Amino acid sequence: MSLAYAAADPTTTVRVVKLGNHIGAQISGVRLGGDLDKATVATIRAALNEHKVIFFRDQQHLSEDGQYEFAQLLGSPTTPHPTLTSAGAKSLDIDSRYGGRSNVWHTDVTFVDRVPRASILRAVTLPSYGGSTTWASTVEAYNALPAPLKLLAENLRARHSNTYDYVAESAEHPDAGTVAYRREFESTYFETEHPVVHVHPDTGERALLLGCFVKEIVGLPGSESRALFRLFQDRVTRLENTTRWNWELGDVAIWDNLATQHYAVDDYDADERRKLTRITLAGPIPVGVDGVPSTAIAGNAESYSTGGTRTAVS
Ligand SMILES: O=C(O)CCC(=O)C(=O)O
Ligand SMILES: [Fe+2]
Repeated sequence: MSLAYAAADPTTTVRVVKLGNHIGAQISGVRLGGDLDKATVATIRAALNEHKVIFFRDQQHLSEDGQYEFAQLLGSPTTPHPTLTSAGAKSLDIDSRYGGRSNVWHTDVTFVDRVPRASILRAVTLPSYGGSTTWASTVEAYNALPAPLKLLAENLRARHSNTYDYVAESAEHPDAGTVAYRREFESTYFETEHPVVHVHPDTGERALLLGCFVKEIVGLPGSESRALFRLFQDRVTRLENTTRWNWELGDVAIWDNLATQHYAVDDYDADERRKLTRITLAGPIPVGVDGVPSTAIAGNAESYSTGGTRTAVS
C-alpha cells in the first residue's frame, strides 16, 4: 500500500509505503533537515505513530548538526545518553569499534524513568555486507496476546537496570573497546520499575515494555520471573511482528521507542567498521493500564531528559 501526500514544494510528493502488516514504512520525497515545512513534519509524525519505525534513503546531505536540527522539529532531544557521557554534546555514535554491537533485543534506555520517545539513527560507515537492524512492534505483541495473558501482563511490573548479564548474551571474549564501553555504560547505576504493559502517550495504544534491561518481574521468585519474562519477550520478537532494514549510506531510521524493540544483527566481518549516529527524543514517564506511573528506584535522569511530564513531545 502506498499513501501519497502533497509536500509544501509542489514538485515533490511525500510517499509512505508500508513494509509489513504491523510495522515499518519507507518514506520518500523528503529531504530531512532543520528547514522542513510543518506539513511534512506532521506527515512524518503521523507515519511514526502508525508504522512504529520509518526509513528514509538518500539523506547523504545530513551532518550531525542537520540531524539535530531535524530532531528539534520532531521533539526535544535528550543528551546523548544517561551514562555514556564521553559522547559528543548532540549525538551518540553506535560504533562497532567501541562496543556498538547491540545484538540483543531492547527498547532504548528503559533503565531510566523517562524512557525516550523516539530515536533517529543515521548510517555513517557501513560494512560491505551484513549489519542490518530489526525492529519489533510491542503494540502488536500486546494486541496479539490471548485475553488471559493480556490480563496477566497488565498486572505485572518489571525492574529494569543498566547492568545486565552480557556474559549470558555473548560467548565471545569482549575486545578492549567493548570493555571500556561497558564500564562507562554502567558507571552510574540506574534502576526503574515500569509496568509490563504501558499506555502510549500519543496513540493511547497498549504496548509491552520489556527488553534486555529487565532484571526481574516484581514479586516473583527468580525462576518464575525469568519464565514470565521469556513468555512475553518471545511474543515481541515473533518474526511477523518485525521488519528488517538493510542499511545503505545516508539512510535514516526513526523509531517509536515506546512502541518497539530493536536488534542490530551482528553478521558482518569483525575487521569491518560500522558506525551510525543516534539522536534521541525525550519521552514522558510511562504509565500502566491502571494509571500508575513508572518509578525510579536508583539514579536521577533529570539531566539526561527533559521528559517526565505526559505532554506529547513528538
Ligand atoms: O546498530 C544499530 O543498528 C542499532 C543500535 C541501537 O541499539 C541503537 O541505536 O539504539
Ligand atoms: Fe538501541
